Amino acid sequence: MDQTPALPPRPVLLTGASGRLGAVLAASLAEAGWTLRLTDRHPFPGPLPECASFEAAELDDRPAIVRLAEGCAAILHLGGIPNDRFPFEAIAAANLAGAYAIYEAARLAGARVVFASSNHAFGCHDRPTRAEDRLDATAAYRPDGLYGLSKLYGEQMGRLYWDKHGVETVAIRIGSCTPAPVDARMLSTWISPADLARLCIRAVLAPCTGWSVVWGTSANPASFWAGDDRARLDWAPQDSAEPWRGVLEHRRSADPVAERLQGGAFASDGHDGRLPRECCPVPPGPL
Ligand code: 15L
Repeated sequence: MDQTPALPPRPVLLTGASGRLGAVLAASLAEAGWTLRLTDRHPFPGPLPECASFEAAELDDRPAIVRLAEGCAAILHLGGIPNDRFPFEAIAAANLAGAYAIYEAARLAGARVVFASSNHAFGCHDRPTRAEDRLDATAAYRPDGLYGLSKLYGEQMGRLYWDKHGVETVAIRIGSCTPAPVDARMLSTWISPADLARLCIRAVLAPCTGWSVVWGTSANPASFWAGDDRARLDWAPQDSAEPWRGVLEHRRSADPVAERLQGGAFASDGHDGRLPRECCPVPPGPL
């Protein structure tokens, strides 16, 4: 029999609560009866869900994040800069210093972190053409930009805090979370908002996670990824992008780099266009 409690024992802090995913997740968790502390640098869009409070804070304001996390069972960390359209300094403040603030807050509160990582920590991998080439949980990081790089930093901050301080992490390598898939790439990367909400719920409620990683996709037969720690969470996706195949399989860009690499447009942005990447020939003569 499943002994897992249906509610977290203490409030849950949700960062990035005013963002596209944060607001949807706040609504789903409130509907499940959770007590939430919401935070974001921007005001919450619309009325606050029941049993939720909101306080504006910058992610790199460590005292504020520590105070917000006090007494929480978990931190659902969705906050941060979500792409490379911002300067390095902004990404460093929100995503690097921000991750440090989150993990210090988690350590002090004895809270688990559910970290919204991203497929863009792996976006420079080629898209697999055979099932056996799909990436598993042990795949090497190959970020496709500074944003993707900041996500692997966050994952490894979690690794550090588990190894040194026993702070648990579930890193969710989110693919593309939109109401419905919109192009051929998303036949592989899409996760429905409902699957993501169920995954976050399991990530908070699972009795024991240690440092776990889960590919955040629905049950897409064309997924780029297979093999992760989802069994520890007792989670399996219920939705799939496959029903959209007929309308989406030809919806591709004319950009060969975006079509070759997993990260799509993120990976081709600023790319020099030379693929496959090859080493220089060894120059003749003595070194
Ligand atoms: C992400 O990590 C982005 O935040 C989101 O805007 C999407 O572009 C998504 O990845 C994706 O790869 O589709």
